[in-house]
Amino acid sequence: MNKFYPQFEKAFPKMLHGLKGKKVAVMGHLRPDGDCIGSQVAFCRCLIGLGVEAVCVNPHAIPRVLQSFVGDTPFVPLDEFDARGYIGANVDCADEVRIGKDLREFFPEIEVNIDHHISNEGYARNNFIDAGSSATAEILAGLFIDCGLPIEATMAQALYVGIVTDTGQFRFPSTTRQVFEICRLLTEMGADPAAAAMELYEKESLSKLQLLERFLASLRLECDGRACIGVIKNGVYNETGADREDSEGLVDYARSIDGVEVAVLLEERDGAIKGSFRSKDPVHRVDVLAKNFNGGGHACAAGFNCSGNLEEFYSNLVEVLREHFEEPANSTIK
Ligand SMILES: [Mn+2]
Repeated sequence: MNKFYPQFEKAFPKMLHGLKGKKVAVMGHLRPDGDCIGSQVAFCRCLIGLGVEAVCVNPHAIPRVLQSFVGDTPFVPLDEFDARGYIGANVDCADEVRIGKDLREFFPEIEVNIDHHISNEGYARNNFIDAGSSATAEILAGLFIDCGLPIEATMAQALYVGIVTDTGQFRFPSTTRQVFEICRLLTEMGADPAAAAMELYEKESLSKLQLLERFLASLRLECDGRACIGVIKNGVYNETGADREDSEGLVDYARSIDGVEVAVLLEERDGAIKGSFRSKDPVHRVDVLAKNFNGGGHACAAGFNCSGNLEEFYSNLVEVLREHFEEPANSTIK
């Protein structure tokens, strides 16, 4: 059988071998999503299966809808984590800053970096980066299969969750034949798509839908309808009772409008602004747009955090978008 990741055929098993006898902290990124948690669960369980002492540790809590996929995988809360003797491995983390300040101090040097972000520059001693993959979970699943490593049901389900969430339920341009091939194999190994969908998409809270209502009411079309921007102002979380993690996915509604090519969600957070960019087509490189505000990510999904006033920022953003659409290379042919 052809290998999914022939470029890592030698390096991946060599890296795993090098971890034997070590203690490994498997870390994700700030505000963990399905791919982050799924990849942490799978990589950590893989290491434990190889006799490596591994735990997962995150700066932020596991989102409610993802908790059931963790099973008995060891997740240590940051304030209970004693980093002494551990080496650090990152999954789904585009740069060292995205693991958060505390973990970054514990691990100034990262041993392993497995990721699919186009902006990942390979900051670790061992890097497994493939920007053509839909999810870090796709890379991990492919590498495990390539190397003949066992994938038990909890791992298979966690990897499936990483892929289904990062592909937008198999809708994004990153959804390739390989994605389906890997998911087919994962279902053979115990992944259950219906059970995953039930946990991920059929357990919304009323307050999350009320947050969505407020977000939809804020939507505005800009740049002749090619961009759509929605905002969540300070206080809306309190008023609706929604959690910060409930803003995940809201920006997709802005992007779904006919004619909209780039969508933005702006959240006002105690004097700072958190932004999420989405595009329908990788011709609009939103990771490049996000760089204007010290952010990054993927061609079709990127984010940033910056300080400033929302009103001023909004007009800045519209200006950046307008310049982007004016570049001929970024105008889709109608
Ligand atoms: Mn990812």
